[in-house]
Amino acid sequence: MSDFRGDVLAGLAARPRAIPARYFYDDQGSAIFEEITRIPEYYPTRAEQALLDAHAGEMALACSGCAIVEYGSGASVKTRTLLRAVAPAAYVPIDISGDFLRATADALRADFPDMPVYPVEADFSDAIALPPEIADLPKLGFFPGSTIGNLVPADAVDLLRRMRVTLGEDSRLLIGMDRVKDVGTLVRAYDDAAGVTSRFNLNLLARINRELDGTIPLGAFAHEARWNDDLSRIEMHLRCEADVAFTVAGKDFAMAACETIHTENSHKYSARAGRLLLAAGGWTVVGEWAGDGAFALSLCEA
Ligand code: AVI
Repeated sequence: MSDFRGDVLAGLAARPRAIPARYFYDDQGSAIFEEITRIPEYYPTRAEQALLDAHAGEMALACSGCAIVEYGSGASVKTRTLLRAVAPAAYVPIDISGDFLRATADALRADFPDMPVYPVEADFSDAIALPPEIADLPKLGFFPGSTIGNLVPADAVDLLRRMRVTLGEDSRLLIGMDRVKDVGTLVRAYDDAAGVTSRFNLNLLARINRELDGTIPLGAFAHEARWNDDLSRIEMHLRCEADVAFTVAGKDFAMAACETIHTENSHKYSARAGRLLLAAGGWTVVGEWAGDGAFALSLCEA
């Protein structure tokens, strides 16, 4: 289970300082993320939706009569395209935010009245118990959005292996991965001109102040997105622009100008590196759709 207080205090005390990216997604952070998916520089959402629009029929061929299990379903926007193409025997959205999940489940039940929807409120980094109603159905895991990229490779492999165990031996997985591309495009996607991603990053400090009785001076911090070529990832940091002292949950912290808090990794995979990651996680790629090469959807067999 997540421990916001413990993870924030440990992360601020660590060197380098780092706070897990999953804490971006309180109600306000989730709403800002929805805005990010619509900004002109953030291409992954549009690229993945275009792949689904063009190829969902082919993706569906291998999945007839299955239950779709979506990891981190959020607003399930892309899912609708897949649901229309596959017409699954059941849909199981998994999400950490219960209210959001129930609202999405109700909306989908209204739009797909013949499709049973069994929401599961859970953090997909924990072990997941699937609903007994889908026990005898073949499963298609759906993990869109390149969320796998937010995990360091060792954790990504652990998650892929857990998915294989949860979904079962005859299952399939449809997974979205952002591809390596020119650094300018990558950095702009995480440092947009309108400053939406900056607000998303800084909301983490605002959340700490709100929920952990913090006194962090938000004005002293600036959003930074940088490409780490050795590790093939965009990193988001919050850079301190002046020497500051603050408290969080009664504990004192001091940061010097130019120090940063590392808040997110977003790994980008070449086609080969993506297949290798999936293989390490126990999945064999049997279909791949990549359009102009900016983003890929891979269909894998357990
Ligand atoms: C959710 N995740 C895949 C996004 C990404 O691209 O890594 C989160 C994000 N962070 C900043 N912009 C988008």
